[in-house]
Amino acid sequence: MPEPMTDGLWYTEVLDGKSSFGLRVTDVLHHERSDFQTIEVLDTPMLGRVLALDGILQTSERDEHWYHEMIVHPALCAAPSIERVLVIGGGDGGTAREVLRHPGVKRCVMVEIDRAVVEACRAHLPAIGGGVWDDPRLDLRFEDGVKMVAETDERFDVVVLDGSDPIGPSEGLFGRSFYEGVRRVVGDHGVFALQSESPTVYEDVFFDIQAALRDVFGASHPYFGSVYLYAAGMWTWTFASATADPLDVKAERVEAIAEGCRYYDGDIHRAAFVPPAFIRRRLEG
Ligand code: SPD
Repeated sequence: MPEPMTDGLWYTEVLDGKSSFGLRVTDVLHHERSDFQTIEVLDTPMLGRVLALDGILQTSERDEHWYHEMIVHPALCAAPSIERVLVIGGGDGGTAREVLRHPGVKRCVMVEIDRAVVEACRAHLPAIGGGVWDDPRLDLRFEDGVKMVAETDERFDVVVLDGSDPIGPSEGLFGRSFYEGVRRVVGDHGVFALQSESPTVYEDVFFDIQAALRDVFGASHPYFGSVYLYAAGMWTWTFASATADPLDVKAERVEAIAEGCRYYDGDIHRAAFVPPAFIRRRLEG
């Protein structure tokens, strides 16, 4: 067991004003103030290169699969149809990459508000997007996802919201009016998948998301896992749909993506939807 080392440069994310998470940093590869936020790419011995936006850690080379596979595959393996997918946010490209691993996806529209995030990730975190930027099925647009969802006439089988925490440019992506727009574009049979925060560090945010989704869709199905970078022990995503069943797993879709997955498989899919008792009780109550 090596001695704990506290000298050198450390990056500290303050989680909630009561706790923080730190990573030793060996290089600052990118630091920029874009029109929307501060964008940083750092090299770390623990997790490889990491992206931070406005001081909040977003993704890392080493554990991004845990998050990106889980935000995408439960929805894409259980939705009734997956031909047309909309990704909102996800400027590092990891979410669109996982979406486009499904052969049944004919078109993936990705709406990212901040072009500078995509440029920084393409330059410094190219493995996360991989070949996604050149995939002819990707339609990448730089615009406000809240406005796009409110105004579009397009319809989608699945909408995936890969936003940051509910501060700064992501704030409008949390809440009833945005969810009503998503409900309109996915219709009765489509599926909405989103990251829904830590149920311990951001407990109120997690339960507010569930309440708003239940109002708008009539049901919400949170699912659970962990992401090292988010440092709170437990992370959540949520599957919302007016009619689709998250446990109606299509085996052929799981099979089609299985080999490239490091975290997700059919067993993880089913297990992830089992809520810890303290969450089940509060959701039922
Ligand atoms: N607390 C940070 C949550 C970040 C969720 N989105 C990450 C984007 C990865 N594509």
